[in-house]
Amino acid sequence: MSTPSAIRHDWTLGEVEALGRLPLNDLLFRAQTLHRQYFDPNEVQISTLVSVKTGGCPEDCAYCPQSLRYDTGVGRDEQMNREEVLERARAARDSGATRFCMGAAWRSPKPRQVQEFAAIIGEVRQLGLETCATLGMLTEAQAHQLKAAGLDYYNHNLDTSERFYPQIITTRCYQDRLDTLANVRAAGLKVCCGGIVGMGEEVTDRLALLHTLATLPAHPESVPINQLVPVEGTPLADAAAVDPLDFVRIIAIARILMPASHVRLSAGRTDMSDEMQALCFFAGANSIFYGERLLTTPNPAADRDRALLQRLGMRPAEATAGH
Ligand code: SAM
Ligand code: DTB
Ligand code: SF4
Repeated sequence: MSTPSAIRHDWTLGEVEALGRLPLNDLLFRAQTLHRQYFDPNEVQISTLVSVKTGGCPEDCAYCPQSLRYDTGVGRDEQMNREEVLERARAARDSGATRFCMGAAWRSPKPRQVQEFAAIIGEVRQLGLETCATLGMLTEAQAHQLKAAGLDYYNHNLDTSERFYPQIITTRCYQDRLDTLANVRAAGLKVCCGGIVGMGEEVTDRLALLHTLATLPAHPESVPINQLVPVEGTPLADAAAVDPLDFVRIIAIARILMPASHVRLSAGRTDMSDEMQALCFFAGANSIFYGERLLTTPNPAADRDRALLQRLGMRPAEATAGH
């Protein structure tokens, strides 16, 4: 095997835009070639999501069914108790997940909420699962507290480009997101950070998002690429569907820019054909959310995903927690 290509943090926006202009076959070939230098192309990392606190969020993210500003039918402030979280974690592990990602609909957690959450992390970790949390904005002290409790990853998405961001969220700014990412890094947590495609942004916004991610001081270890799940009641309920091949291109470019990161084919798989998902894996996606729910919206049923992986000759990656 040849020496893996160097990991770069100095991509220019011009270089990223040039990738965006490549013929699809050239782009896919380049992404797949690089993918094979860093990963087994037939392995997929499996994460399971659970919403530990659902709804009632004060933020105005235009895509989100959990904002209290939109009438989406999602309840307000539903909290999952410790036993239920652990039961979900056990079930996730038993069905092949290696990472358990716990989400809470907060702008940022209060000190007591971080404390309560920290108490659960160690127990999830003891089950042999990697732990991930997405709780909103964090201070560096809070990030350290979660790290000390055994948290492996923190998910905090930039969602889109800095230019388009104010059209999607007005209750915080891009710099707030970048600050949280820096706090999470400073605490020694692994970073999960990506975005959403299909919110009415231009292709250049998608490329600018990937450029921002790829020029962070360290690449996020996980890069979730979500396709918007349009939810009735949110301002983006009627957003135009994304061209599937444009979505595949974003996966391929993420793979090329951040070759050693896991690129997750995240929300939106329910609306994707097996063939489109196969193309996303070929483009370099190597992680999925598994289980019938994301946070509040549906995800493909476990048996559909098992059949898909079997059809593609792909297998779940082994657990690495504790190693
Ligand atoms: N409240 C925390 C925050 O926003 O940082 C954590 C939970 S929030 C639901 C996590 C991420 O889910 C968002 O940043 C967004 O990228 C994604 N998300 C939310 N609603 C979505 C939707 N309808 N379609 C696709 N992705 C969505
Ligand atoms: C991510 O990038 N996508 C996940 C996870 N990180 C937290 C969330 C998707 C949420 C989709 C809408 C919902 O189910 O509420
Ligand atoms: Fe709240 Fe997170 Fe939803 Fe935004 S994405 S409304 S911060 S739960």
